[in-house]
Amino acid sequence: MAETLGTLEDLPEDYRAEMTAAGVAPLWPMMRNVLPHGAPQPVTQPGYWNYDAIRPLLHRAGELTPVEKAERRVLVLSDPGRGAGAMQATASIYLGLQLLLPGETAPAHVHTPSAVRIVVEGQGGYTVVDGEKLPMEEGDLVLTPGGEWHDHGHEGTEPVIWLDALDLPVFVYLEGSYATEGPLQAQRNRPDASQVEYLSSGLAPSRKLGVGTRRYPMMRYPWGRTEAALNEMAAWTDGGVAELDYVNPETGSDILPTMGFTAMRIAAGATDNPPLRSSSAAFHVIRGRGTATINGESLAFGPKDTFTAPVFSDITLTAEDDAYIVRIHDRPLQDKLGYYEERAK
Ligand code: 1HN
Repeated sequence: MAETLGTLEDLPEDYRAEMTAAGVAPLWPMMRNVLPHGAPQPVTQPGYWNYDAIRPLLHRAGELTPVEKAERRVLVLSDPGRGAGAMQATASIYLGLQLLLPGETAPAHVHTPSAVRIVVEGQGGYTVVDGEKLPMEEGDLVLTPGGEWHDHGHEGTEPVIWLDALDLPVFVYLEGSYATEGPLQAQRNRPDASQVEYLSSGLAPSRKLGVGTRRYPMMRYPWGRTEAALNEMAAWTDGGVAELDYVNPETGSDILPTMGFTAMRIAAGATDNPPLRSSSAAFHVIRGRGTATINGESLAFGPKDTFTAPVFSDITLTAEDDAYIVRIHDRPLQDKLGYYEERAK
């Protein structure tokens, strides 16, 4: 194994000029940039977004920009390693905070990237996915998988804010990101599948011969049920950390091809000290306070805050009071590419 590789400057000027003219370049001076030894060298830096600081900026956006002029009224959470305006929070995950005011609608569209909303505050908001009206209550996870029509509306009296998580960076990288616009959808007169077909974990609609299930059978994961399940898990789990993955109720697989979602409960005084993971992650605090230490830097988190960790981060999370957090990650994508990895600390 070569200790140091040759540089561009090692090569004669005329040869370099001829290579450039021919549209080629030597690999060896660039090799370590794309294949560092031992572990990736992420561009992504840990990020932290204090909800109390962003909330007034979102409300101001509501005054300054009507939804008709925004289509989606969002403030994007940019990875500090890439700088303000970066359309990504980690290599593969886009995050934004979206505001919808009472009476507003955000027009219907369909696009190639998938989105998940985590409702941060407000009542009366809803998303319509393929005709199914999904109420948005605090902490709910609402899916709009790629290829499914979706529009948002608001029947309440106070602003509604939610966190959008999309696999947009992956689609942009693939030059595969595009949308189609359409009219607001007719809404089916029936509650969403989480309240009918999949009301109870372990029960699914009876299968008819020759009739397949929908690819995305359940679009809404109500927070109340998630919290109840976490509390019950916690009562029977040592160490103070309970985790539940959000899964497709028909297949048990991750809810989306690229992004995974894990609900966490860290008991007051307990610490989550996971192995180093090859996945990148964003943590959205539903409730509770604590301290996150990511690659040696500590931050205090509170309700509704969001923070991120690049791939292979050394993460510890300590809760002051019982903390409920949703972890958004790209392990499903990495699994499919065959390289998801964990390393002991
Ligand atoms: C999108 O479709 C929504 O539907 C939100 O609410 C944020 C960011 C980039 C691309 C599409 C939405 C988005 C988005």
